Formats: sequence, C-alpha cells, structure tokens
Amino acid sequence: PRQARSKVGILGIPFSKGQPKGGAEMGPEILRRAGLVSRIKRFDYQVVDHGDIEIESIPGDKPDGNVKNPRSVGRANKKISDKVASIVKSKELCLNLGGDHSIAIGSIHGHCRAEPGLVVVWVDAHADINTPLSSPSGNMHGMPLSLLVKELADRFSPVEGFDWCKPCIHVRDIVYIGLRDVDEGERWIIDQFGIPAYSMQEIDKMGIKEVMHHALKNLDPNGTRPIHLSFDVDGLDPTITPSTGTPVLGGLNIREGQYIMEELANTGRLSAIDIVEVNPLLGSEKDNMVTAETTISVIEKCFGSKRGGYYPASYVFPSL
Ligand code: NNH
Ligand code: MN
Ligand code: MN
Ligand code: MN
Repeated sequence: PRQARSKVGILGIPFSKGQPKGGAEMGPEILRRAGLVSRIKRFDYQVVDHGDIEIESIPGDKPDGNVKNPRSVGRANKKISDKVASIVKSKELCLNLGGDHSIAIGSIHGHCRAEPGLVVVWVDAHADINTPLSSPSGNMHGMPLSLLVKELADRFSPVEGFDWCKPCIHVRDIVYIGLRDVDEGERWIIDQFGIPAYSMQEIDKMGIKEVMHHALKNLDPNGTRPIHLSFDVDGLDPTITPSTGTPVLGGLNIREGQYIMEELANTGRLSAIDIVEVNPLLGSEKDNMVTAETTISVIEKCFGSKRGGYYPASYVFPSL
C-alpha cells in the first residue's frame, strides 16, 4: 500500500564529523550517482529533490569533555532539524541521505516538531545511545539517541553546540533491529528502560517475520503513529555493504533487509527515513558499487517496490 504521504522529499546531508573517518560526507553523492532518485521515481510518488544541505565548518572545535567536534555536530544538526521539520510539514516523506549517524539528532528532532507522536525504528549493528559520559569513543555518531530521549537528560551535562536541542521522545518510542555490537552502558540503558531490542540473536531465533511483527506491535500496539526509520547500512552484513566505517560480522542479509523495509512500507505510516554511514572512501571501487546497489535495493522497498512485481497506478495493460 501507498504511504499516507504521496510525495517524497530527498535531502542530502554530507556530514561526517560525528566520527573520525573521512568519506561519509560523500554518501549522498554516491547514492545519487548510483541512480537512487530515478529508482524511487518509478513508483507512485512525486519526488522532490531538495539537494544537499550546506554544512558550515567550525574551526578550532575543541572537545567538550569526552565529546568530539561538538559545535560542528551541533550546528549541522540545528540546520538539519529546521530543514526536516519543513519537509515533513509540507507532507513529504522525508528521505535523508547521510552522512554519519549523528545526523539522526537533527532529523528526529525536526521530525518531532512536525509529528510529535512519532516512533523510531533503529536498524543498526550498534545501539547509538551512549551518553557523553558512557561513550567509549567520544564520537557523536554513537550518541544520537541519548540526546533525544527525555529519560537520559539528567545523566549528563548539556553538550556545547546543542542548546537548541531539547529531548523529544521517550526511550519506549524506540525499537532496535540488527544489534550485534553494544557497549556496556548501552546495554544497561536498554535493560533499565526495557527498550525492545531485536539483536541478531533474536533474528536467528525467531526469524525476521516474527521479529517485525513483534517489533511493530511492541512499539505501537494500535498502529497509528508516524514512523521514523533510521537505517545504518552497517546493520546489513559487511559482505553486502562493505563501504562503511564500522563493519561488524554477522549482520542482516539482503532478504532480511528487504523484508524489514517491505513490512515498514506495509504500515503506510513511514514519514521520515535516514540512510546513513555509506562511506565510498572505504573499500574498493567494486565495494562501493556493491554497497550502493544493496542500499538502493533496500531503500526502494520503502516506496512500494515489490519483489513479486509491481505496476504504477497509471499503468494501462497493452490490448488490441
Ligand atoms: N558504540 C560505539 C561508539 O559509541 C560505536 C558506534 N559506531 C557506529 N554506530 N557506527 O552505528 O562509539
Ligand atoms: Mn549507527
Ligand atoms: Mn552502526
Ligand atoms: Mn509470536
């Protein structure tokens, strides 16, 4: 079924200061070059390409305690929040092309401004809910959810560059799929607040069909709330998305990835999507192509691409 939104707004976010490796800022470029926009145009959506957001560089951006590049990440995300809020308010399904996963701070924050009742589906090898104090790395792509959830606000001091960012979701508005590299503090948070988390072990045990059924029921029993999908390509197995900064063995296979997206599309409630951590500077030319092709074949399932075949609403069967 179609989404409640009949338009797709594509927003490129060439930002990589949430982690140390250069290249993640080239994600939008490689996905566009691999044909993402025309692949989405095949379906029953009006596609609006908003181009790439302009990222300001902030020289001398000293760490704030443990947190690296706080002002750069803060400034970029303020802009992302404004842009995503306006795209979602104009009734477009907002497709954000990262960029590293720190961009989810702005995208979820902006989405919340337009749709305060949203829920978050986080597909990732990692939980990305370290606080500035629990983070082993200081990289903000491992922290986005901790800045967004109300329950953790009193566990760390405000981060430089984020005075604009007030928590807008509860921990129980999140569900995880694909986890297999979770830090101690993150596991503590998941247990403490009972965040539904379907790691690769649950996927092996239950199968992806049961996992999606329970994940969506758990998150929103009535099935009425808008969905924010934050999709880290490292959630997929590194054999199919090799060009990414922190590959972890034993990830989702292509069919599990496609099935997740098909089930989300079936809800008709997707209202914003992040696709993050594609890094064309990692791996060979071939790796880049495999990564882009895998990513697009998964993303298009959000827009009604069906493995069993498809024709647009305007289709006329050739007849005599
Ligand atoms: N959990 C680690 C950290 O906080 C790694 C996060 N890296 C990711 N997240 N790629 O998706 O730094
Ligand atoms: Mn991530
Ligand atoms: Mn990850
Ligand atoms: Mn069951």
